[in-house]
Amino acid sequence: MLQETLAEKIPVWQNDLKQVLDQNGDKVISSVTVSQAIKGMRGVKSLICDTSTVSADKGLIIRGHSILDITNILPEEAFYLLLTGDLPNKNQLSDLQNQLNEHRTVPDYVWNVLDSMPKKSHPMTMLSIAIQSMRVESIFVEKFNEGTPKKDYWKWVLEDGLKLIGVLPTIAAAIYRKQNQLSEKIDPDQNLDWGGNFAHMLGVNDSDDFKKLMRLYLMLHSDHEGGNVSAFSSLTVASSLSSPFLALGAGLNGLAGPLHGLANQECLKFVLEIRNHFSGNPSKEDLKEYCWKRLNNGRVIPGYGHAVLRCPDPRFTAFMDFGKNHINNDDVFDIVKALFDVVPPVLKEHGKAKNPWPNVDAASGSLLYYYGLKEFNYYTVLFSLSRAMGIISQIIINRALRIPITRPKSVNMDWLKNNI
Ligand code: CMX
Repeated sequence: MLQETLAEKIPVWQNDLKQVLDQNGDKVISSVTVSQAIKGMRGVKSLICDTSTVSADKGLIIRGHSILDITNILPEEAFYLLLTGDLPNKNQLSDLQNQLNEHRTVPDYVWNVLDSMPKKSHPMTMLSIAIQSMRVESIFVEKFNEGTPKKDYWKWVLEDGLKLIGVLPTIAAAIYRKQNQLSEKIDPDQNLDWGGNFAHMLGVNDSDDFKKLMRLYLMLHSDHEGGNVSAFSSLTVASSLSSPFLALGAGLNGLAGPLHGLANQECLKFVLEIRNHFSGNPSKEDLKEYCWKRLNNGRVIPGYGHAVLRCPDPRFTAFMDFGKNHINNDDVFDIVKALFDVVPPVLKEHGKAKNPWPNVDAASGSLLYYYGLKEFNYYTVLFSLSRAMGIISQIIINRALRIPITRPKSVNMDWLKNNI
């Protein structure tokens, strides 16, 4: 059903793209300063991405829906929305869930790969290696080797994408249990949705509220347009027609960096350090002094600032709302709330960060911690599960639109000195 829906929509998208290229192909949409070329291409418009947009003052908008308006949808509904542009109806949703369920089982060699890794491997390393080891499952690679025509690439990438999204929760939950020396893996529950089932397989907390939190978490992180490190890395690798398994692995390796997805682990670490330092919840004055000390030592305040946003991240707001509705008298969450009052004025006075407001990572860890998911070096794996949906959607769309291999031009320092 998803396949048929896309087969109807893709010719329309291809036609739109052709028209834009015919009519406006030569128009300039961005220019690049020397500073932008040196400093991470910030703000240079040089990619297209239809799954979502991020505006500086409103944050994430998925296919026209502001993220705060769709906090009630399931992660797999978000995937359908990202990929097709529409929310699924009941039948479309259950068809997608059935397709994902078909791929829940992990091949045995993946367990062998994970078992052979050093015990102190980071969970993100384990996840990335596990996924990449599954390249042998790639239908896209198989069809490509058989000479499938370009017009069909997207179909096989979609099949790989569904396999990946279907299998990820089982792998991710097993990594959690293995790393924490918990007993056997927990089998999937066929009656649960994608996010609820993942929460169940973690075996941390059996409450409905924890499942609710996990669905929210997995929905909120699903996409953030095309230029962030993880999406851009995956899209670049996929543009060489590398297998979706390797392309997603590349993006997740980028997500594992402390300025990107790993920031959520840094964030909770920061909050716990505060709690330990003050043996509880400090006063706002003490908190302010603590933040200044950290900044004066040349360290960032985790969970604050953003490359694009210039407002409190609405995903932060969604997590805060969840916390306020479900958590009372908890030191960790109380510190997170107090930081929201203290940090923005401090960062404004400090004068460096262009955005003094909290990003998505500022609150999420405290909620997971509350429900017993306390191993914060695991948090980026949750982010990965969710972001895989956006990345895979973008890869499928790029193949459907026949976006060619990525190849921007680099220049050397002499060129910069002598040609401007
Ligand atoms: N605390 C202290 N200093 C900060 C800061 C923060 N939270 N955020 C930005 N700054 C500093 C930068 O380090 C930079 O300093 P230098 O000029 O000395 O290098 C300066 O302010 C300007 O940075 P910017 O243009 O505002 O921000 P960038 O686009 O370069 O970086 C980000 C964005 C997210 C990496 C940065 O704000 C940061 O390091 N934040 C803390 C880590 C974090 O929360 N990351 C999660 C981001 C969410 C995600 O993408 O996953």
